Amino acid sequence: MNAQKVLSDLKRRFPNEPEYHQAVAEVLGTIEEAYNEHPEFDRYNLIERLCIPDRVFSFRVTWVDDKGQVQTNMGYRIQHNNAIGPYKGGIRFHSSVNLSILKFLAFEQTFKNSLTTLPMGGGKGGSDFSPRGKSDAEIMRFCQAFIAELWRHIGPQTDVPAGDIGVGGREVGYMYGMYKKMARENTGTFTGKGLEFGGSLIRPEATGYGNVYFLLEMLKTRNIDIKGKVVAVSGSGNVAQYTVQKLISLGAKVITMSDSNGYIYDPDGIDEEKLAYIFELKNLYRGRIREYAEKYGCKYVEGARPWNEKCDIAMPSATQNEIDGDDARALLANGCFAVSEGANMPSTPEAIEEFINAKILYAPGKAANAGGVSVSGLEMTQNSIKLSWTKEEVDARLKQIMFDIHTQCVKYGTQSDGYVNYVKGANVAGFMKVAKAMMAQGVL
Ligand code: NDP
Ligand code: 2IT
Repeated sequence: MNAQKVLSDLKRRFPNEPEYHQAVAEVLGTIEEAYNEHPEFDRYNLIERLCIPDRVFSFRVTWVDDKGQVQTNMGYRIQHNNAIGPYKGGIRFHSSVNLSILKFLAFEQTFKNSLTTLPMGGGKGGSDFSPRGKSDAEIMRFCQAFIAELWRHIGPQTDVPAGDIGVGGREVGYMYGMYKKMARENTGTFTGKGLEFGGSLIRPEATGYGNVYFLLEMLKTRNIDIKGKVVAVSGSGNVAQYTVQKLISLGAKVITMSDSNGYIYDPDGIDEEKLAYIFELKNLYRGRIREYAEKYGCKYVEGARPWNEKCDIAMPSATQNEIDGDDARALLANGCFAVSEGANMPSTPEAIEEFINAKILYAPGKAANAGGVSVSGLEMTQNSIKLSWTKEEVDARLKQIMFDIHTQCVKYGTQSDGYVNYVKGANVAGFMKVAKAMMAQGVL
């Protein structure tokens, strides 16, 4: 394989998809060597079959708003690769959603799911519908209209969606309800469901907790204690909230959180009581993070990201490309020694280069945020055996999975000087499993 040529061919065939090109470029740049050790891969053109999704569904979603106006949005589902299990991955509702973003997410998901040690392929879906400012009834009607189109293409053994940006327990509940009505089956074709109807304990917590468990494994390699460390977190949604909760319980000091309007800086640290306010603000009233600063009298910076604040550890948990080269240089200049990604692809290629050149602990999202989809996999297992595990059992399994992912990254990413390149480790480990499964199943 010649990574540059594969990439330029993809860019020619699929123009105007920069996020998709970015995600593919990052993986190709790190797996080229491992790939070329297996000449049989090239004979079967494995790389194109792995980079181009198996199929893409796109459809119009039509719904009626509270004023009686008929609205249209676009809906998508990318079934990227099912070599190791059913397509699996979240659904994103956000005004920025387009094919490029969902293709990058489905591509990433394939490697992430491979790393989890569970049998799941990769997929992603979503819509350019923005839940912001919509009533509960509008959200429900939109979810039902979305599933009226999508339900034929998903199922417990074929494709199992879950949440992502703009899709949490409420939206999964509405989508799953409509799915059941259309498909007339009750076997759990969604994860992140409510606890009363097949959801798993610890699924809401899983991405944030898992990211902190991964961070602890990284810190252990340098004998660093998390206690007392200053952490900058971005986002204030599902992933950010549970990241902060776990960090507080371990004695770390979280000084920032953000939303798409700006960030708050709390020099005293966000404690349990303040975090309870954020849960209420974001999950119940669906307000803005600025209100935290008003309530607790701390700094709020409109239209900016938190990476200029001095911290030991950064945990980006909002969205893609939220740390650019300048942000990375600011973090490093302020002494940041670990970055563990809760979001998918939050660091630009330039930022990643800065982190790796500086040899800090840097965990890419596909390793560090894999806890969410891992507990989704455990939810599928519980649905299959028609049992529910305790939170202790699920949490213990989550910890073990994050430990195993870390071990795989160390195995495939340790350089001759001892530095662990987690990007390379995660990509090569994730890739090899999918590649071997594809080879064994023939040219499809
Ligand atoms: P939520 O919708 O719960 O929260 C998203 C947060 O990020 C909100 O604070 C939101 O602010 C902010 N945000 C969203 N888009 C932007 C943007 N364009 N610029 C700045 N801020 C933005 O989503 P999640 O917490 O579930 O997801 C966060 C990240 O984690 C995403 O990258 C997602 O793909 C990833 N992830 C999620 C998993 C999960 O299980 N949920 C699993 C693994 C990864 P606002 O309220 O203003 O929109
Ligand atoms: O990016 C992700 O891993 C998710 N949004 C979770 C996917 C899932 O199927 O739980």
